[in-house]
Order: sequence, then C-alpha cells, then structure tokens
Amino acid sequence: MAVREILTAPDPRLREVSKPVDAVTDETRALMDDMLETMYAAPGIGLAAIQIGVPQRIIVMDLAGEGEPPQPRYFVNPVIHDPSDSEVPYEEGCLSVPGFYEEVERPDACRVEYLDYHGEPQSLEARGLLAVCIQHEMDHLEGILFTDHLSRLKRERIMKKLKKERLAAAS
Ligand code: GNR
Ligand code: NI
Repeated sequence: MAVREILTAPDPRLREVSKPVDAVTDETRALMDDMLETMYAAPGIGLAAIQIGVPQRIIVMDLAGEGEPPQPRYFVNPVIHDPSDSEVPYEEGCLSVPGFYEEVERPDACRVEYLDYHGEPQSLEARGLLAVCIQHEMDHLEGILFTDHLSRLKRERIMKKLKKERLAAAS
C-alpha cells in the first residue's frame, strides 16, 4: 500500500472521462488499497481513481465519524439510478480543489449499482451525505469538478487562485 499524489485543478487529467474496469483483479484491489490509504492520509471522505491520475471508474469512500470504526467502501463501475426529484444543498469540498468549500445542490437520494472489492454486483440506496459523496465522485469519473456546478464568477475566482498557488509553489 502506498500514499499517492493527489492531482489538483486545473490539472487537465482531472478532465478525462474514466474507463470502465474490465474485471476486478488483484491489481484493481491493490489500486483500491492505495486509493483508500491516500484518502485517509489527506484526509478525505471519498476519492476517485482519476484524482491519483488513474482514469478508471473506481471510487473509494469512508463516511465513518471520528471515533467510529473505519467503514471503507469500494465502488467499481458505479451507475446511478432513480435520482430523486428533490434537490438539497450541501457544502462540498474536494481534495483536488484544496481550500475551497461551496454549496452544491444535488438530488437528495439515489440508488447506485456497482461491483464491490471482490467484483460482486451490489445495489445501494443512498441518501444524505452518502448520496452527496457518491454523486460528487461520479462527477470525477466524467471529468467534472464540484466547481462546475457553481456560478461562473465563483468558479473562475477559485480557478484563478488555484493557478496562482500553483505558480507560487513551482517557483
Ligand atoms: O473529502 C471530501 N469531502 C467532501 C465533502 C463534501 C462533499 C464531498 C466531499 S468529497 C471530498 C473528497 C474528494 O474530493 N473526493 O473526490
Ligand atoms: Ni472531489
């Protein structure tokens, strides 16, 4: 297991559309182990493979609260079904957009079908933070960041600051 580097916007790789996984193999599981370790180290509550530069449709997540036992979740080739008509706002952040938090409105419940750590098909009813996080991560698989859901003004302000920070870090 290893902690990998997390890509930050405006890295163009974050705009790639991730490809379906053919089969869940030991190699896939090794990648998911690295993703989880990277997510815990950040720390974050979810991570898509593209955030460490791997364009595969894989998400890891752990929504356990502080002091609760870890609750790692793995989603391979996830698909969202039946998003609810009602949307709720939630203040989102993203490890690839560090330091910025903004409200995003999304359907407050959905169902997700996916393959688990062992390659077994699963179906999960998601609501609350789980639904928010799954939809945030699904966006990453399409090359979408939470800032894309904001007004152009807010988005451009954030991207400008991130570019400036990157230039400062590189010099
Ligand atoms: O760690 C994270 N926290 C978070 C908070 C609100 C909504 C979504 C998230 S996901 C984020 C980790 C991340 O960037 N995943 O892609
Ligand atoms: Ni994110």
